[in-house]
Amino acid sequence: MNDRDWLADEARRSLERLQPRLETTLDAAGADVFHRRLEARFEPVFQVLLTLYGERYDFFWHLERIVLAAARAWASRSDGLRALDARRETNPEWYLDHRQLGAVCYVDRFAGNLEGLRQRLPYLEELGVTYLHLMPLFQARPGDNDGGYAVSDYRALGPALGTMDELAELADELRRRGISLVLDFVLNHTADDHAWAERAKAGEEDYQAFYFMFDDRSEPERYLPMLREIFPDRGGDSFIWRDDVQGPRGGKFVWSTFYPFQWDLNYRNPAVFCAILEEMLYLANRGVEVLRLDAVPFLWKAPGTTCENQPEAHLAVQALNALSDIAAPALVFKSEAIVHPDEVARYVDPAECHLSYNPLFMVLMWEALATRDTRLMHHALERRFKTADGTAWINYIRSHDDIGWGFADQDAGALGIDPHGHRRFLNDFYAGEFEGSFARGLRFQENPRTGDCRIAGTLASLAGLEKAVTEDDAHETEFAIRRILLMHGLIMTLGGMPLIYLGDEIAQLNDYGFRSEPAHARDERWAHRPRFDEDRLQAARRHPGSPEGRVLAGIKRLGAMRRDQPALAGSDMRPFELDSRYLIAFHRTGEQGRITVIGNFSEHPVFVPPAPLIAALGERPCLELLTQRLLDPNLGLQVEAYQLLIVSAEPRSQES
Ligand code: OTU
Repeated sequence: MNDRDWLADEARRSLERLQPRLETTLDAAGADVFHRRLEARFEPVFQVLLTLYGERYDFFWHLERIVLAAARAWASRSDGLRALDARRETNPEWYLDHRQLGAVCYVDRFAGNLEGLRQRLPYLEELGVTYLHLMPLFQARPGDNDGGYAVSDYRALGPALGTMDELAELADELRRRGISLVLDFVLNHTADDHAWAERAKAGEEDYQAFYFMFDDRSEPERYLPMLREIFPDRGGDSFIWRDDVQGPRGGKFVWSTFYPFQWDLNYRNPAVFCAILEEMLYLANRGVEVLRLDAVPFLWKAPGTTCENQPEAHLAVQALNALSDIAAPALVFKSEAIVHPDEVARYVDPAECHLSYNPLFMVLMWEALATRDTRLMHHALERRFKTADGTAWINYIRSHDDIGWGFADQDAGALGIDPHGHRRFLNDFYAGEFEGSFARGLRFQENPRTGDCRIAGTLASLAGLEKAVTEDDAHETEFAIRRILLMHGLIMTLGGMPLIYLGDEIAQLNDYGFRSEPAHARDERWAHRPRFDEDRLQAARRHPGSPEGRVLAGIKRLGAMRRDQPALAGSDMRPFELDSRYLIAFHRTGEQGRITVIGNFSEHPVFVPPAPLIAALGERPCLELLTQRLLDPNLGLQVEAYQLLIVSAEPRSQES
């Protein structure tokens, strides 16, 4: 018998040993289902965990704990969620439906607390939201907590927001209204006051082994040369000295990739994997349907590597995925990997994350607006858009984070663009320093050593509305509104799910007040996390001709158009060229017809002559869905400044 067979046998035996405990853990109704799923999924779980932890003498002990954790979670899963599991099993690709529309917010900034959020549900329904991402609302450390991304307790909410029970009730209510609850799962690190960190500080070795802790700098020095500085402004490197962690030298160095109060978890320790699995399944059982895996590239560290995107980071996600398939099958992961596009794509896999941010398209929309040149976007759409069956991009225009110019250097090179110079230009442009720029953004985390820099700012401010309005420039105001709607139109039609940052639909501008809030003052990202402006929403409703009114109406119109067009389901997308650098164009083909999208990224009207138009659309008249105008390809077509045309080739529309 070879090693592998022996291990597989050993795995079977360990499952058999577990039987009596599984029987007492599982309820009568759920036992069969659990055993069936365990039978189907055990093999991948075992293989992956074996690769990660097989060299440990206590591997089988950990394996048993992990399987038991899954069983316990399944046993406490409610009937309602088990029914959801069953529904999802018959329709696993629900997120590819054209009626899906995502929105994201901080509960406190958008609505004060969970009760306030509940009161805003009619508004979310008015927008057509079906996927609601609430950014970290967990108990976080006092003072600066990186916008909640320093979690002190995954099982408790920030007291001002509400309780975990209220969150579970909200999840139910959302589901009744056809909205899926999405939360962050900040699994790369905890806050330095999480119970695990407190026990590590107190000197408990088992908990010091949850993190990366060192008595001196000899080991850190082995890692340091290859590590990227994520937040260079914080000063110092990723290894911070903490007097309050008990150690022989009166303290220890602790690994923290992001802010010093965010301590990286050590996934080389299977006890960490198991503990995180338990927290994850706990959240799934509160009714969370999608977990956004925060900072997923950083999960695995190895000397001599960048400690990003390591194969083992993928394996850890695969193991979590397979275990959630056993214990909470309705749960879906969304990857948050804001790294090189080649690496982003590797997380998008049915065995890892079904959903992923599409940072490349986000960045290239901004790039094309600044340059009035869609070639880099077209190049990327041709080569980098397609993902595995059953997976989808989450297309967005901006998030709560900064914009970093994460296109591939080789793509830029292929078009004769110097990537470094281009990034410098884009930073200057969006910081509003480039001559003629329409943008009002802020530089974020400028790194004098590498010259890197990222950009903060709300969608409306970056798209030109802030400048236009302060300068009382009607012409520029018009362009800014069109840019905002152009980008929303693209995320609604591209393929995958669109995600709106709440507040952008009423064109909220930068909030410079963060400078006077001590916990926010040094983090420019707060400029684009403004409190939701209720007055502005009312103004948008009362004055449909105002910028906020037009943006709100325009986004609602785009959402309604999307809901109406089954051809926009799925993510089959084919870009084509129209012989103008200003234009981006693609076809969407679904089982039910075809939609063609043409967008102008410049303030110059472009005339598309008949020949290329007929090549793209055919000869028969077709319907432009936003204006409801018939379009005759034989006459050619004028695409106005920043206009987006969404053209249906479906015969039914042509008759109307
Ligand atoms: C994420 O972002 C969150 O979205 C941020 O809000 C947090 O500050 C951070 O993690 C720490 O929890 O570097 O500038 O490749 O780029 O995880 C934002 C992923 C970030 C990282 C990303 C990170």
